[in-house]
Amino acid sequence: MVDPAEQGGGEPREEGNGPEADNGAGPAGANPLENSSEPVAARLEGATVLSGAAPTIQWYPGHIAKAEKALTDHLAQVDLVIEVRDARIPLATGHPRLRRWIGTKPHLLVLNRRDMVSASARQAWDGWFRARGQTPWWCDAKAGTGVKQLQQAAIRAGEGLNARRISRGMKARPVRALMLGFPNVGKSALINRLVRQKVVESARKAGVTRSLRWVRLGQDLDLLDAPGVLPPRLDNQQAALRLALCDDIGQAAYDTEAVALAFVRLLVALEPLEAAGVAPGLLERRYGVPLNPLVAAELEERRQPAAPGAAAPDAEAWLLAAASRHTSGDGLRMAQRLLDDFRRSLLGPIALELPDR
Ligand SMILES: Nc1nc2c(ncn2[C@@H]2O[C@H](COP(=O)(O)OP(=O)(O)OP(=O)(O)O)[C@@H](O)[C@H]2O)c(=O)[nH]1
Ligand SMILES: [Mg+2]
Repeated sequence: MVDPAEQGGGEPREEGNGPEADNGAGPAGANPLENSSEPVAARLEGATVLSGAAPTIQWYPGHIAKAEKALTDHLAQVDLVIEVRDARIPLATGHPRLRRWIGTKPHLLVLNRRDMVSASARQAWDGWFRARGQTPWWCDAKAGTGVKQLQQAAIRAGEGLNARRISRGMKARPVRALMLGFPNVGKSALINRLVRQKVVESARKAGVTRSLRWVRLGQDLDLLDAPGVLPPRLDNQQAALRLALCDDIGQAAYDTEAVALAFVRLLVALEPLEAAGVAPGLLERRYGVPLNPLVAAELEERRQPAAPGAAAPDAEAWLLAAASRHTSGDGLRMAQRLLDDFRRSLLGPIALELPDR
């Protein structure tokens, strides 16, 4: 792993890449989580459990298993690993095998989709990662924000390599960087932005890139686009739910209605956390259908844990009512619409994970 000082972590941050660079950032030094009186993890834990009846979310299709094998075969040729995570779920998109793959190679951490979370969420996560010795590179691969800084950081991280080659009488060569991360986090979009043209396929679903592909960026950098990788087993179902919400796992792996219901509950649990970016009464305002609390007897019957400190919402009743208003009573279509609206940022920037203070 690269020492943060080597990445420029100890120097003033480059313009446009810091979490505070955006308009609308809170006052410097303000705690973005100050509206919350409970630990974030505890608040979200109860709220995000899929109901007892929902099937477990698992996804490890053949192409990912193959990709992982190809990836490990290519690792020896790579000088640098650029790990890409989704800024909405920086923990759920952390791969348990990453350390093993990286070994002693330099490593840059990209938090992509920076436009999809609030400035306060970026500030909270930025502090969290820096406190752990990692400098996050905040990017929006769609608009290109932060991409230039990432390119410079990658070239800097490879300078040592060329210095060693030259001292041994060899010629300098481009730094070889591997884009590594979960499906749909924006690896290919980042490559297209870096080279300023559409050289690799990038689309709004998991599993678009199917094979490894080298792309040259000027004289200095060779980028290896790779298919998204996932752990073979999703042991943490809270994280699996967030992956499903962010379209990082294939739709066949989960029950769309169950995931949409869990999303409704998660929004209610996130709403009091200012940094999460969930506007008060968001669902009622957008869909014209009020979200009422579950009465205690129903809670018991549905074996659904309540969000601590908040009345559990009657997500089922809301989905039914929203379906009758918007999708001719079709609950599945309404569930799909809600998830699509979130994925297209139509509900505003929403951070599904926040660090504990
Ligand atoms: N709003 C926003 N959209 C992004 C960003 N980065 C990528 N996208 C979009 O997200 C979708 C997925 O991007 P890809 O580049 O295909 O993701 P990937 O990581 O290569 O996915 P796989 O090849 O499936 O592993 C595309 O529609 C991109 O335009 C971003 O920073 N912000
Ligand atoms: Mg891709």
